[in-house]
Amino acid sequence: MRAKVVTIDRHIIDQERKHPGASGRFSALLYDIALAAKLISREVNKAGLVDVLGKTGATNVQGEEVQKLDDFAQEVIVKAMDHAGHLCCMVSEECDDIIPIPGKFETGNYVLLFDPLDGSSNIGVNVSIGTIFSIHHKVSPGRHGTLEDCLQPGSRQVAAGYIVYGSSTMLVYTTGKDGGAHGFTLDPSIGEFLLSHPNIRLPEPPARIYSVNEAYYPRWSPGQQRLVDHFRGMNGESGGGYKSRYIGSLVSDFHRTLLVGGLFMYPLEKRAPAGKLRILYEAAPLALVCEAAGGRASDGARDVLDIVPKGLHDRTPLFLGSRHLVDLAEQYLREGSES
Ligand code: AHM
Ligand code: MG
Repeated sequence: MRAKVVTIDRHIIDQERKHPGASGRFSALLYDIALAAKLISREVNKAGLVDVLGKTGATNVQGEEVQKLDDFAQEVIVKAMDHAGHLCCMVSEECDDIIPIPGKFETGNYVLLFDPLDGSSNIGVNVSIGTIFSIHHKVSPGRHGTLEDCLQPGSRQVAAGYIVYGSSTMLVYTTGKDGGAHGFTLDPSIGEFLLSHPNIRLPEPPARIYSVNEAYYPRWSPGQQRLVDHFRGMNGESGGGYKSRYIGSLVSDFHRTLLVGGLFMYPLEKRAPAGKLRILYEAAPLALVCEAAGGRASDGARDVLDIVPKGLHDRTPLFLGSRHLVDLAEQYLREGSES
């Protein structure tokens, strides 16, 4: 007997049926995200074939060089999402300010925050990259989105997820703890995301894997150094027996962590004293997925989902993955700051 084939559209509708009174707007919003993901995936997959590689020469709000595929992904998402009447505004890593919904279109009750193409330094070398998205309810009065609508803690996300453009393209999303985390793999022959990983749970016991840019070791706090020494088996009797894996693409490093377990870290370091990764469209959405799959996400001292950002592009240190490993990281950082 063949297994039942569930497309992402059908899955989203089935999920919505569990919430009587749902307007259908939310399903349509997720559907549009999936469509944008397919368009970006198509372009990423032919990146080596056409002249979409290379840099545009412009610099984005983070001071980084903008690459052509980043521009493409940004445009695709904005164009797929701005006219359907679901959103009151958008926020992107690539734009300094809130992206308003053009006056000619209807507005809606959701805010979309996204990183159109994360890990962009990996584009030109055929290493997996990804898109990250986060959805909040509008909380301010009026038709258009405001800072108040955007600067909400991750715990208030209505949904979040990511797309990884890897050896296959996968979309993973959650509507929060009770909704679980579900993964869909794009079947390029029919152009559909098919349910391949229902109800993802971080495995227990997890793989003994830690993931961090070890080149920054000399610039870490003593607690962070001791934590990694522990994984390397350098703290005497305890610890050791771990492998290190670091791709340098957040979505890919997180995706591996979600499927096999382990700990992903982007800690504070002297050159990134507030951390590198952005709260609203990198840390918070992945934290929601991680927790929905039974994992934890911390900034080293508190849950990432409790952070209330003050600016659209605020950063945070990030520890993501199997619960007891995130707890262990917090313990080492606490002890490091006390000694
Ligand atoms: P980006 O948004 O400019 O692509 O930067 C974020 C990326 C993440 O994908 C990854 O986890 C991190 O930067 C890697 O940084 P580093 O090169 O310092 O290790
Ligand atoms: Mg990014």
